Amino acid sequence: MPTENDEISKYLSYILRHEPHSIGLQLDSDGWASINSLIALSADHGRVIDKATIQTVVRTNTKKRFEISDDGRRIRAVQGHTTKSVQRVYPITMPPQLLYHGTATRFVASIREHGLKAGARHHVHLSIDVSTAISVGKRHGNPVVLEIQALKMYELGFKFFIAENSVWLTDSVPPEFIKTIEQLVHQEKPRLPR
Ligand code: HQG
Repeated sequence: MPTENDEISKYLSYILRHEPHSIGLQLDSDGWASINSLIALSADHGRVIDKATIQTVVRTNTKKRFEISDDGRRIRAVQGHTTKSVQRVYPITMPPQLLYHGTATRFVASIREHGLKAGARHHVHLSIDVSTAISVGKRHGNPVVLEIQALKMYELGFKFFIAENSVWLTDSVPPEFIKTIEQLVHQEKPRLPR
């Protein structure tokens, strides 16, 4: 059952990733917002949250979605933005040979044709392990895991980034670097569970 802190985490995701303007909050291009402004503007819009609760949510969030600045005054979501006011610049990082993307079976035909697109978010999100990809895919329906030839892409000039919470990001993935679970289970040594 979702806890009160889960609910606050959802609210913070909504404001800090997607709709800061819904409460009139300013984010800078790195995604930072003043915590005092967040608290005041939230209260103006009927949601009372105190600083200690925000700190607890940031500290205990299992996906480490948020970060508080060293001086304790600002907060941001580390990845997952759709708002145009944020344009985070992540350092380019060499990825491991393979990364994984979890999606729903109904998207696979389109992904095979067009590759992975960032859609509303600023990046395609990838994980280092299959189990994370499965849980990401489940959010959309019947999950399927895609295996991405990340290092090969990087060697060909595609850029990869890693957010502070270890989520891997890239701009897009063309179809030729993607294998689906069906292709994998037909190989001699499948890497993924059936
Ligand atoms: C799909 C969560 C059709 C893509 C997770 C995905 C993640 C296509 C959906 C983070 C496509 C977008 C991001 C194409 C991509 N045709 N469908 N060409 N290209 N798609 O939610 O990766 O809990 O924007 O496969 O853990 O599911 O929010 O992206 O299914 O890290 O912190 O379009 O969100 O983190 O969905 O999830 P999303 P995502 P949080």
